[in-house]
Amino acid sequence: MVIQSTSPIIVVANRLPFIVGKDENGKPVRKQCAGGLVTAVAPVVVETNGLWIGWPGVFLEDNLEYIPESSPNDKSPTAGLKSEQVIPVNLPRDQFNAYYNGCCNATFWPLFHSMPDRALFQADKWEAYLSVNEEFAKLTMLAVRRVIAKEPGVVPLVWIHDYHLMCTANFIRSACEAEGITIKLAFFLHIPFPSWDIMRLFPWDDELLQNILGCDSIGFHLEDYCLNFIDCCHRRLGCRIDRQRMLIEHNSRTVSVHPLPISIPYERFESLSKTAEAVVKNNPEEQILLCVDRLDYTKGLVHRIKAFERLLEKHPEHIEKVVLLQVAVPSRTDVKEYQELKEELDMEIGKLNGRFSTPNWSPIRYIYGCVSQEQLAAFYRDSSVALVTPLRDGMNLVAKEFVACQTKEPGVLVLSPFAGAGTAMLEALQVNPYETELFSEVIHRAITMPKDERELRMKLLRKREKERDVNFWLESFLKSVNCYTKTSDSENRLM
Ligand code: ADQ
Repeated sequence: MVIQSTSPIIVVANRLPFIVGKDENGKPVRKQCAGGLVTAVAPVVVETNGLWIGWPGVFLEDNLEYIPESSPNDKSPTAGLKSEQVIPVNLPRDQFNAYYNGCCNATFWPLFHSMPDRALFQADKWEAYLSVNEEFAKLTMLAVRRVIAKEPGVVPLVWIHDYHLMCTANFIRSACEAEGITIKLAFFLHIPFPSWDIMRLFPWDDELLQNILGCDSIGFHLEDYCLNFIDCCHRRLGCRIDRQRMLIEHNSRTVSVHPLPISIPYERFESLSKTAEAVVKNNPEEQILLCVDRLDYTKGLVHRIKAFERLLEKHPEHIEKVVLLQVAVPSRTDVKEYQELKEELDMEIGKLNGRFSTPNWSPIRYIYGCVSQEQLAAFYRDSSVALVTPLRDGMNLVAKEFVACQTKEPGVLVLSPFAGAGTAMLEALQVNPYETELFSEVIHRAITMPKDERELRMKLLRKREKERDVNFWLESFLKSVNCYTKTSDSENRLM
């Protein structure tokens, strides 16, 4: 199903929907990096003849000037995206590092996840952030002009994504005003928006807020994040606000704010789970407790290992009966903090395995690397319990993917209330990951839950996620900016 938009969409995101790499002959090729955003949005960009602006995964010094076309057997969501619909932001390595590692990941990531002690505030990195955001804005203007030249009179919808690009809107707005161009400007944040108490720690908070307000429409996953943002604009900038209608007045304009909880391509995961070959082939008596995360300190991996250790201490009946399968995807591996986290996790897992292993069983199986979506679907399907227990998370798609893949024996979702997903997925077993003792009891309850209770909980979880999938998210966004038109599928259904 392809959702239609009345305006051509120009997506501005830190990354392109694929990475440009080289094949064995040194020729540039597209390498896929499927995520929710790409799956949902790339087809609409293709349909509306829109464009995608982002970092191609290589540096200016790499001299990979052109974007390759997709290969003929490409079945990814970006297959129809022609190279002329892609504008790479080519940056020198040093500048990219100062912006990406220095500011995005060292400042905004921890701060917005309410972990200010981990956040670094460095004027030179903030400057780099602003200049890279300006570069993205310049290339966005190139895209806007290209779209208008093709279809005079059209009003392009520029959709900026995430905490990497919070300061592009005003550059784009000024350029459009100078050239007499009309566009719609929207922004979506994929991580939480913190409370005023946290936001005010950022030394350049007023500049940041004013830049986000350069958009006409601003989306967050949850109502709580929307209210935090509105509150910050009121208290820091003195903006007039309407909390109920989620409107902010700024520079004689009205900016609207929308809760838009992101989701997953539910049907894709469900059908993968029906066909994917089993990956874990072992004792059918053994129950798998599955954990799938990017290796990040916000995801609470070490807290979870501690709770599992407590479970084995208190409930030795689970020894040789359950296995915790940790699938951790490497992330930001060039950052010292992430290297230290990996060392800590390796150590904790080693300690626990050393303590509890028997000649034929180890309590934790640990995969450090990327696995394919097919494999992931098989893991989700064949696990009894999923432990999704971040310390803080904007939404968390793993919880939703697990639910979509429960097509055999119904399993149990254990979910942290500090993940955005926890707000709606109320039939999951909720647990505070900081409360080790209680956490271990909740795992015990999940392992021993009777089938009828599992079935009922999973049925309700699946129903909601099926209805509110990623297409629902995209439709809600397009409605919020008045660009929604019926899909070709729904037109067919009406006939
Ligand atoms: P992330 O922090 O990356 O996203 P999440 O929402 O859980 O977190 O998405 C992770 C994705 O990576 C999932 O689709 C999962 O399938 C995949 N993945 C995880 N481990 C993998 C592995 N080992 N191999 C292959 N794939 C793996 C940010 C925010 C979230 C928000 C999303 C979307 O931090 O809160 O939900 O954006 O807005």
